Amino acid sequence: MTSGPGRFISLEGGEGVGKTTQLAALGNALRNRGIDLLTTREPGGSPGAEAIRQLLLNGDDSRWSPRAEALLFAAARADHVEKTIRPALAAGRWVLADRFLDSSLAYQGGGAELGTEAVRALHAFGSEDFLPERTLVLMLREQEGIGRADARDGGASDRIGGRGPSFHLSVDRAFRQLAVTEPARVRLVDATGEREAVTTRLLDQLSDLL
Ligand code: T5A
Repeated sequence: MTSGPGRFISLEGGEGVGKTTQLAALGNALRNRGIDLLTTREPGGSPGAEAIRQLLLNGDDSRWSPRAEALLFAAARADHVEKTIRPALAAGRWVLADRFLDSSLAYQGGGAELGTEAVRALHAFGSEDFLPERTLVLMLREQEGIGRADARDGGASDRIGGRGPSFHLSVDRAFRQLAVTEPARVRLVDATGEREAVTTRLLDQLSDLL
């Protein structure tokens, strides 16, 4: 295993773009390079945050107001950072997360129209502005991602994934804007084509860190 500073990488994107698939594939590719890697996910990634995940993803869309929902995501993230991510990095491990702050910026800030400043303020309090070193956003035409998720789930979706096309279009726009605002950290990656080709594109975007 390599020793040295741990690195924190997040994988992002809209519904069904292949984050979970690529978390496993990219994780294997990094481990094959001798990297001691922890994979994790949001909402979740620690026992407390996994409990909050159940509150966030189950029930009617109206269960939480947009502000309450954003607070729950920020609370789950604070616990995930404190209990899982920071200890792994401190031990010199790399951490690869399926979603992190940028999902809140895109879904709650963009889709639910709270704005990115409000979401960043919650993150400043909850997680002391802790950010990934690199964020890779998988991009597909919206219907393609939802089509992949529907084929997998038979049309069933969670509280947030089940929102309408205009919500998901705003999420997509917000992810694109993040890559413009923070080009050094946030990279858009084409998620079309074969799984192996997508993994290669993701690795290319990490080449300066390897
Ligand atoms: N959320 C989350 C917020 O609103 N704010 C936040 O701050 C956070 C952290 C989480 C929900 O919470 C929201 C976003 C979400 O709505 P989730 O259950 O964690 O929900 O699920 P998602 O992250 O949305 O992920 P999905 O399960 O929808 O999809 P993935 O993980 O992107 O895609 P994956 O890998 O499961 O692939 C989907 C299907 O496509 C196939 C796979 O085999 C699978 O069947 N596939 C491909 N098919 C063809 N070609 C390829 N290259 C393929 N790659 C994968």
